[in-house]
Amino acid sequence: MKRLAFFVLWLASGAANAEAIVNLNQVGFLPASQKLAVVPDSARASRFDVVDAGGKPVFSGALGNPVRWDASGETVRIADFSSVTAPGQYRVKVEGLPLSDPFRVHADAYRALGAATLKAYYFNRSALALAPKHAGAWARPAGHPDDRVLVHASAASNGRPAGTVIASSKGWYDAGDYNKYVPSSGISTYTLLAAYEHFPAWFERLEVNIPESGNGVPDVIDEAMWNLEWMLSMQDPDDGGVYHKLTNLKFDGMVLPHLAMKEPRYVVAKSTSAALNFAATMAAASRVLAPYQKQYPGMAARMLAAAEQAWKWAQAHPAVLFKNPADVVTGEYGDARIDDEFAWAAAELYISTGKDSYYQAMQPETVSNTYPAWDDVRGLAWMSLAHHRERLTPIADRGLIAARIDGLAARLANEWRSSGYRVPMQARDFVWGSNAVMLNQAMMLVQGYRLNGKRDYLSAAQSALDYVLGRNALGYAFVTGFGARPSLHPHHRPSQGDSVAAPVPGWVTGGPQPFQQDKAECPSYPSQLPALSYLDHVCSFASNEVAINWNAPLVYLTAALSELTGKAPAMNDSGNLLARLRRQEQLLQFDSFSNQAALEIGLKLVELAKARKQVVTVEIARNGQVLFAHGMDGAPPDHADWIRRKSKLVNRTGHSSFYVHTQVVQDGGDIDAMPLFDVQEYAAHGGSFPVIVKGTGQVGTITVSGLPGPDDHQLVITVLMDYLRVKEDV
Ligand SMILES: [Ca+2]
Ligand SMILES: [Ca+2]
Repeated sequence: MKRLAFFVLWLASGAANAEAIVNLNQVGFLPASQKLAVVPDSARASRFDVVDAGGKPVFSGALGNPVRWDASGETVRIADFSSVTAPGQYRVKVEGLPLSDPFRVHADAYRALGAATLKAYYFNRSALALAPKHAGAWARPAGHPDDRVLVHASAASNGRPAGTVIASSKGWYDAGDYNKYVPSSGISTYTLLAAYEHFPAWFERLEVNIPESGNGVPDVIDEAMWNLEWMLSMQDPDDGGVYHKLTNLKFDGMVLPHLAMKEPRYVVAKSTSAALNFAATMAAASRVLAPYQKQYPGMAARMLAAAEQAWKWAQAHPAVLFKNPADVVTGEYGDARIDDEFAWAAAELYISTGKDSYYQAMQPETVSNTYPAWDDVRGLAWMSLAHHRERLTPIADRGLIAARIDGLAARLANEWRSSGYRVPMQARDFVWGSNAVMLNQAMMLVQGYRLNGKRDYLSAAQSALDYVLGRNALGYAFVTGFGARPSLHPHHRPSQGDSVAAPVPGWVTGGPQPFQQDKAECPSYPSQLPALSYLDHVCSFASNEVAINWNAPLVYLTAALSELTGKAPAMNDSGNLLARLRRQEQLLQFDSFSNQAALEIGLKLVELAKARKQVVTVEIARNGQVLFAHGMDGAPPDHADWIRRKSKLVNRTGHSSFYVHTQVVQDGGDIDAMPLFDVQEYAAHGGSFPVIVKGTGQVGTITVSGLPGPDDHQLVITVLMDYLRVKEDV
């Protein structure tokens, strides 16, 4: 439930004492994933085989060179079997070692994982009885209704003196405990919402059997709403300030929540970091909730107003740092630096309101980029700005946004390339919640990949998922309920307090880190090395707790890899149409895009159509400004509406409209009834292509209408290949 942001020297001496096995992702891979295993060099092998379920070899390869990994004190070699793409169950076989755990290659390899990691939030809902039809063996009575919560002396105001009773219901329990904290709630909820904003198609198909399933709203949004409604109640309506947390005075015992309700609960002190976390999260949520007026009437507007109120409070109280009052010993989530929270809140408010003043308040040139953590959220600002290119006003520095995203991704990918375990993390990154460090790094690698399509970034993100699913020095699949060697005893009160042997599924545990803050209460750790210092024991809050903010990047990553991997050019397959369309977007990019370029391209399109005796309408726009528009003789007026809807789809998805069309068709969807795209506003038909400027990203659209979609698309491709002098056949 907390991350210690300090580094000390760790003991680099001493050999690894984990069992010598082939370490790999125990869940599986998508056919087009990079697929790696880690083999200890102590086995003295130089080759490996991949065998199918019947033991028959399907692939044989040479192991990579031995590389030492400081974090585990091992020397290891990489087995690369990316070319095993046929669906099936396999194992890796290395002379001198036991046969590896089994893994699957499957087109939908991460659906169950994605569903379980999202469902984990439902299992941590406060104020709700978990019914057997939703919760199965983990059904339980409701805990902590929080309909009568006291205002702690530290939070007292004129309107709400100490002891005032308020309602602050719903929300998720933060971690292994039963308290609720705004700083960790903010990043968790935002990350789920960002996953939805970036990969709506994945979540449209991810029903996870919660009470709101089937209500016409993707379950990820319903789940986020459970916490957002609680967060709204943490704002003081009198002044817009936000209470830092809602907790007991001290932690509960290791029992089910309904047995831990004797102690009074308090809202504790307002803080600047809570106000800014709240502002950022509500601003982002207002965007996501906007289409769901029927199910959540008025909610989007209410959230945006609440976000601006909290922002105003933070402006007036810019340095109220939270400290636990003397009588409160629950998690502190204190944060000495809140410039990153200011930047994040400003960025989200800018995106949601379009007000330049928020962009200026962010002072973007002073904000660097790093992977997110609950106390360092600047990366979330960059991630949102990079995604919402079409919402940016001219004031935004698109080059800076791209440079921040790519700079971090490039740094992490470099680390990944040289690492023995092929992970982006270094030994010093092993802090409290190290698994979430890995996953948040992966989330930022995904942002780099989404920006510029560098395949290494996606492979490095895949490696991070592989790591938490077993390709680590301990051989654990750190997600409860998944893999051959899962974490079995998380520090999680509901899992410990019930009578079910298996822990609540879908939670990633904190992971190894060398500081062992719990060693007074725990059996001795097997090692002090950063990547081996872990106990699968309920006592170990320092290495084996679960937390809402650790699960969120895993929900994100399962969606991202599932949605992006198949669409990237496959490692060994250049034939499929989606890969080809993706390749077009990579090749047909501009160094810069001037008004003159738009004119030349527009004229070429018209001339080519004329030469072919075709009648089309052409429109080229950059940042919402039309630079070229022409309807040829005989072009009907409805071409304009097609252009509007096709280009809007490109601006929303960043892909050509024919790419989206192909994707929907391949997924078995109906292009004229896509659940997320109102057909009045979006058209998934070919003919609109993104204008992508290298290093900046998508800045506009080139759209043709008048022919069948694939032909509209091909007309644009033909002209762009000629204009950009691209030789490769795409
Ligand atoms: Ca739903
Ligand atoms: Ca901070």
